[in-house]
Order: sequence, then C-alpha cells, then structure tokens
Amino acid sequence: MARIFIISNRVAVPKAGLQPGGLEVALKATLKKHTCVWLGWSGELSDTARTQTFHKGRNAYVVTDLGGDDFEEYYNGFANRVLWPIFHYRLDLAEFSRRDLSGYWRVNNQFADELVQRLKPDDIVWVHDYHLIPLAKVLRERGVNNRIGFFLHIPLPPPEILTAMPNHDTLIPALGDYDLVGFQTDGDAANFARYLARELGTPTHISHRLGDGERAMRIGTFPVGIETREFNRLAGRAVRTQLVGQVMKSIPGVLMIGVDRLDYSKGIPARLEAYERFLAAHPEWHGKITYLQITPKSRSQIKEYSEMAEAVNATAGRINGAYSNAAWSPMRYVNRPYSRTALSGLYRAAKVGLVTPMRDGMNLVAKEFVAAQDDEDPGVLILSRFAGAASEFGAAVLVNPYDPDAVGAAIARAMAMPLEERRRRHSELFAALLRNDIADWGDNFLKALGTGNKLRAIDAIKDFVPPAGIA
Ligand code: GDG
Repeated sequence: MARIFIISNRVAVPKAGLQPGGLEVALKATLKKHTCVWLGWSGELSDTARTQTFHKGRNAYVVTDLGGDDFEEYYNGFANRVLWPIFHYRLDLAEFSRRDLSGYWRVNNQFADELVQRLKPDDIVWVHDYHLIPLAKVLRERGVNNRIGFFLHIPLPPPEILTAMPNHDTLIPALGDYDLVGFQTDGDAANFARYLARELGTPTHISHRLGDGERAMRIGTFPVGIETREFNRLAGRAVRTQLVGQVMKSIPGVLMIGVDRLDYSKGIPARLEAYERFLAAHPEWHGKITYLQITPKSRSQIKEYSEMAEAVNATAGRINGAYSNAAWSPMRYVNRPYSRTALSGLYRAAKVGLVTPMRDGMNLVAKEFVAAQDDEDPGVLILSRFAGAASEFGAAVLVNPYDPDAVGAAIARAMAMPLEERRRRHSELFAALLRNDIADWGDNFLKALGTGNKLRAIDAIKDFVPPAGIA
C-alpha cells in the first residue's frame, strides 16, 4: 500500500512535548488512518545534520537537525520574517535579506535529500505550509515523479501584496511543480489564481510535460476542520475536572476566553483594547465578567514578538489597574500552555469565546470553542471576519478586529444574548463543523491528490498549469 510522506517544518514526534500548534491537531486523523512517514526538523541545532527515526505503530517520524545558520536564515529569517508577515498582509513587518532566502532554499534541499533516500515510486508526498513552498521543485530536480501535494495553512494575500515580496517571481511559480495546491478558503485560492493570471499570464486548462508523463497542477480549497464529536465529549468530561472547578469558583460572574499563540496575526493587543472599551461603556458588567486570555509564548527570538509580549503585558496590567477592586479583576493573562483537556473544559465553561485575529488561515480555536459547547446552554463565539473560519461560520458574531468599539459592542451583545438565539447560532455552527470534520479534510486532500477527482475547486482555475520554463 502506498505510504503517505508528510513533510513539514516541525514534526510532532509522539511524546516529545512539542509546542502546541495547529498542524499537529490537523494531521491527527490522517496519521491514525494511513501508514505515514512524517519528516521535518527535529527542533535541535547541530553541525552534523543528524537524522533520527522514531516509530509509533505503523508510522515513522524522521527528524533532522538544522545548523545554526539554517535556523537563523531559513526559520527565523525567510519563513518567519518574510513569508509569515507578508502572507498575513503585513508588508510593514517584512525584513527581506538575500542570505535568508538562500538559507531557505538550502534547507528545502536538505529536506529533499532526506526524502529521496526513503521514497518508493508509489508513495504519495504531502508537503505542509510556507516553510516548504519550493520542495516539489527541488524534488523534481532530483527526478522524483511521485504525486506531490502542497497545503498552505496560512492565508495567501492578493497579488498586489504578494508581488511586493522580493523574488516572488521565482518562489511562487515554484508551486507549479506540485500536482495539487490546497488552500483554506476560496478567497486564498482565488488570490493564487489572480497571481498566476496577472504575473504569468497563464490561461487555464493547459498542460506541460514533466518526466515521462503529463503533469498538471490543480488548485483546491480544503478548509481544515477538527475532531468535532471527540472534542465535544472531551469538553463534557473536562468541564467537571478540578482545574475548571477551581477557575470557576475563583471568579465572580461569567468567563470569557481567548486562546492564541503570542503572534501579531492573532490580534491580541487590539482585542485587549476592545475589552477596555467594553468595560468603559458597560459598567453594569463590572464584577460580573472575567476575561481569561491563554497565550503560550511563541517565536520569542524575533524582535516583534518580544515587543508585543511586553505591550500585551502592559495593557493587561493597565486594564486590571484601572478596573479591579478587592473582589474582582477584569482579566487574567496567562503565558503558560495548558493541556488539550484543560482547554476543552475551559472553553465549555466560558460564556463567550473571543477569537479576533487580524488575519488567520483558518483558526482552530474558533472551531474548538464551538465543538466544546453544551448544546443546551451554549456560549457565544465572537469571530473576526478575517479568520478563514469565518467563511464557514456565518452564524458566529462576526466582527472587524480593526474596530475596537465594534468588538466591544459585540462582547456586550454576546453577554446579553438570549438562550434561544445562542442555541440557534450554536446549532448552525455545530452543523458546519460536522459537514467538514478533520477526517474529511485529510481524506479529501489525499483523494484529490491520488485520484485527481473529488476536488472542491474553483472551476475556472482547477486545471491550471504554469507554462513550461517558469516552474
Ligand atoms: C496555523 C494557522 C490554521 C493553543 N494554545 C494551547 C494549545 N493551542 C492549540 C489550539 C489550537 C492550536 O493550538 C492553534 O491553532 P490555530 O489554528 O488557532 O493557529 P496556528 O497555530 O497559527 O495554526 C491557522 C492552522 O495552522 C491549521 O491549519 O488554522 O490559521 O495559522 O488547536 O487549541 N493547545 C494546548 N495548550 C495550549 O496552551 N494543548
């Protein structure tokens, strides 16, 4: 049987205590169902390019070390200082250097070398995310003819933004070497199609030859989901645990929750400002709401991240300083990570989930919050219209995170929302989750990659192939 090779920057080696992230959650069902080899960076730095293999069940986990320069140039540099901000529409934060770009290609070559040693002709290769955009190209250069798919977990901005990235004209067309390129939303897929049309003038439904067969790159939309029913059951049990009981006993009134990595895309400073506006405009809720923001640290070596950490600390302190009394503090800002079980219980105990990224590929926290609710007495999801999840979650209270007054008003609306409206919205949201469960996500992508059909694609662009010579 064909194996699935999953390639991503980080690999969730079982029990290795990797930092929580969306990818691990998203791939869980695929790893359960198929024989997989998951390959990527070990998270360690060494000069020897050491590679280790771990096994769990029928799956193998292959992790390779990076050198110090690789880490600086590929990871901290091009991936996180150029691609991450630009793909999240933040040209102002991008810091381009040619050295970082060459480190990025070098690590893609290193991963390709590891992969070709292990690949058999009928294996399927599934590459994840912005760290590895050119991987298919470097694999094709090594003669790999396997089916290779790519999924972008983060947004793809329109060509007006993408073209401001130096060297976009070599990097973005390299996606043409994949058989299938998947996005979270139709909007991202359309942005890619517009880029191809505008920059490469490429008509649809053309093909070019690669190796012995004919290869055509196709574009599809595959919104990432979660394990809805399992998460709901977990939350039902977790809400009765000691931790959740202690939290609820320690607060007067109701709980509002936010859970995000500390990242500027997640909109935490603007969210705190919105909460401040809410508190200023609604004294009737003082003493009756506690906002718990759980924010494990991430990428703290990068300047913008450490500056943001300080700014968020200062704002949380200011809010508590201005509004606390001896019996109540309006917010708790927590930097440590919690177990998945604890998170699920806290989501369920919360009356409001506040998920307001400035831009987000999907946002699994929004989905987890909905999945965790008690359908008899569900909490309300306030969701940024700029999260990919908004395209499936029309029944959430959708907000513009750039408008703190409007987000503040949405908090007031959620707090006062009648049970009947909460139930109606929740049942629509839960139905949307079930329509697109996580198992379907992996299956749909792999089916589309393996068989060439069942592709939920934008018709006009689904058989796009870049003209020979560019890819
Ligand atoms: C990228 C894209 C896309 C968070 N804190 C803790 C913890 N988490 C878990 C959440 C959730 C995951 O991490 C975060 O997922 P998101 O989707 O919200 O965000 P990213 O990490 O930025 O993920 C994103 C995703 O890829 C998948 O395609 O949705 O748009 O940016 O599952 O629960 N988990 C635990 N403790 C924590 O403290 N255990």
